[in-house]
Amino acid sequence: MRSWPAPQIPEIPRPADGPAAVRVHDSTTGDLVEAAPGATARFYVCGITPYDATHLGHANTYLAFDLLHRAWLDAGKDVTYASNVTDVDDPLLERATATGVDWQELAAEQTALYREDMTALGVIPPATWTGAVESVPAVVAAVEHMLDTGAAYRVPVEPGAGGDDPGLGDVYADLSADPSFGEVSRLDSRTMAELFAERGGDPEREGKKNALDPLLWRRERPGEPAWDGGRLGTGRPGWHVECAVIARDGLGLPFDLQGGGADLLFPHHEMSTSHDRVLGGGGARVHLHAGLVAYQGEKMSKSRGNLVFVSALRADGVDPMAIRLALLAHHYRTEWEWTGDDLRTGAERLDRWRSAVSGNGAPDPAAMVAAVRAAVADDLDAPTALAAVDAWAAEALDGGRDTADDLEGAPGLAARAVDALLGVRL
Ligand code: 5CA
Ligand code: ZN
Repeated sequence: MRSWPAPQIPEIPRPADGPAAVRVHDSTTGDLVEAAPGATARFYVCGITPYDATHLGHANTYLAFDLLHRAWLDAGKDVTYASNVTDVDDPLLERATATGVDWQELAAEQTALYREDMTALGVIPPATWTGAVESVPAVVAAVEHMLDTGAAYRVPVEPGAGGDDPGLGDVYADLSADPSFGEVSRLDSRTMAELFAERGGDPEREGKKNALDPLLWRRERPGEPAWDGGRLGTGRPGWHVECAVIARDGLGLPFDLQGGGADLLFPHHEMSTSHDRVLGGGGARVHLHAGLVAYQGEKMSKSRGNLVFVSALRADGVDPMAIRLALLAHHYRTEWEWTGDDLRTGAERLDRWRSAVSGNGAPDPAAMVAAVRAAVADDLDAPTALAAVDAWAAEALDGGRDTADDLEGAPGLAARAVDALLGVRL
C-alpha cells in the first residue's frame, strides 16, 4: 500500500561519547534489553484494522514505536520498519454489514484517514506497508507449505461453505508442531484459553486438534469476500498468519522486534511468532507492548465505542503537536485514562516550548538534548524527556528573552533536537 509522506528529521550534533544503547522492556522476560544491538534495526508494528481509526489509543501506540524509531535513527542505525493494514477480517466485515457500507469502501476510507492522522502527528512511515488483501498470495503459499510439512491441518466446513470445492476445509495451525509455542508470552494455559476466546479465537470450533489452534485460511462463505487459494481452495487469510507473512516478507527472518498494544501479546504475537518459527526462520527476537489507553472508565476500544478520534480533534482546530505532547506525557507502558486535561496540558506545553524557541538566543541546549536522548534510550521514557525540555524552556523564558548569557543559535538547536528525538515540530 502507499504509505504517508515521511517527516523531515533534522540533523543534530551527535554525542561526543558515541550513541547510547537504546533499551526497551522485553514483554517476554520483563528485562530491559537492547533490541537492536548491531548497525541495523528491523522492526514490525502491527497496523490498524481500518474501521474506527484513528482513536487516541491507536495514536498512543504508534507514537511509542515512533519514539523508538527516532532513537534508533539518532543512534546511527540503518532502520527498516514494516507494518500492515488488516483490511479484511471478521470485525471489519461485521462493521460493514452492520452499517450497510461496502467493506472495501470502509477499509479504504479509514485507511486514508489513518494516513492523514499519522502525517499530521509526524509519525515516520513504514518502509513496507502491506494490506492483508495484498498479502493473500504469500499467505496461500505459506499455508500450503505448513500443510505439506504437517504444521497445519484441514477442518471440515459446514454445509453451504467452501464455494466450488466444499470438500476442502478451513485450515488451522497445529500448535503441537511447534515445541516453542508459548515462549513469547509465557502465560499459563488457563490464561491462554481465556485470552484466546476473548481476542478473536474460536476454541469451540469442532474438529480442531487443540482448542488454541489458530485459523490460517478460512474457506469461502456465502456473502463473504474470497480469493483464489490454490490448493487451499477459495477463501481468506487468518489474522496471525497474515502478520507472520507480512513481517517475514518486509524484514526477513528472524528480525529484531515486533510490537503493538498490550492486547496483542497473546494470542496475536504468540501465534504469529509460532507461524514464523515453523515457516523456518524464527520470528521477532524481542516483543514490545504499549499500555492501553482508557476513556470514560474503560479501555478505549472499537467494540465499546468509547472513542476519541485524532481526526475529530484536528477538525476542532487542535494542533496535532499538542496531541502528540498530550500522549507523550504518559510513559508508553502505563495504562492511563484520557481526559480533557491531557489536551490542555499538551497545548500549554507546546505554547511554552514555542515561545522558548522564538528568540534569537536561549541557554545552551546541550545538556537538555543529552537528557532527552538518555531518557528516550532508557525504555522510551518520554515523560522524563518532556521534563528536561520544560526545564530548558523555563530557563529560556525566565527573565525575558535574549539575555546576555544566551547562546546565539540555541533556539534553532533546541527546536531541531526536539523535532528529531521527540517528533514535536515547534
Ligand atoms: N490490525 C490489528 C493488528 S495486526 C489490530 O489490532 N488493529 S487495531 O486497529 O485494533 O489496533 C491497532 C493498534 O492499536 C494495535 O497495536 C492495538 O494493540 C493498538 N490499540 C488498540 N486499542 C488501543 C488502546 N485503547 N490503547 C492503546 N493501544 C491500542
Ligand atoms: Zn498484527
